[in-house]
Amino acid sequence: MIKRGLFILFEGVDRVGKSTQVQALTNHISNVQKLQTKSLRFPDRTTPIGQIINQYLQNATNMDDRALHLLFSSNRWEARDSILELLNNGTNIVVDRYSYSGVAYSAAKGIDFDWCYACEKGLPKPDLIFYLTMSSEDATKRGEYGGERYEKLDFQKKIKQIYEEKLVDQPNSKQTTWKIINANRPIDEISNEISSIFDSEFKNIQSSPIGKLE
Ligand code: 2DT
Ligand code: MG
Repeated sequence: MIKRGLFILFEGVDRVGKSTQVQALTNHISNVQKLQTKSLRFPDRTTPIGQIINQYLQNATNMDDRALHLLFSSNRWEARDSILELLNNGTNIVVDRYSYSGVAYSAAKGIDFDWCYACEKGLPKPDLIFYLTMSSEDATKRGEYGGERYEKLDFQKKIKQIYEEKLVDQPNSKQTTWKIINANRPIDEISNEISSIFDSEFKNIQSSPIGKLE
């Protein structure tokens, strides 16, 4: 019988190195563990919904904050079947941002937290979440923000606060395992820590069913 794939998620504010670590863990799972692996990212800007989101992020259009929130959520719902198919066929997925980004960025704008979370309920649940964190000042120093809509120090601080006070390891993030990773270190040191966490946990996780966000 094929063992199911794992749903591994990376979360955190902008500029903490999520994309680099997604790539590193994806390489580790396929080259060292020799397991089927695919990386995904949200928003998925390639779909029609993703293109609307992309235009907003690039400041080409404006939109009501709640309408935008629902589009980000829809962009995950439209990926639900393919995520489940990959996992059930034994492919591990390593994902750059998901529902927690959705909640953190929208709640940081002042939208009610529970309202933000409600439309995520029922989506496939990540098995393991790596939350990358460092001070907002250090993240800003890592290079110029690219000029996308949310890349401003004050707003980044608010998002970090929502993650750390309301999402990471909180009861409303429902029994998913969060691993808090100090991201202000050399890339290899971080990726070695993450790979060894994966190696020590993946067999256990494989034998449990795929969950749903609740
Ligand atoms: P990247 O910088 O990772 O490309 O993300 N965002 C993301 C939301 O506001 N809601 C969501 O549901 C998701 C997945 C985070 C682009 C920006 O989009 C934000 C940064
Ligand atoms: Mg960004």
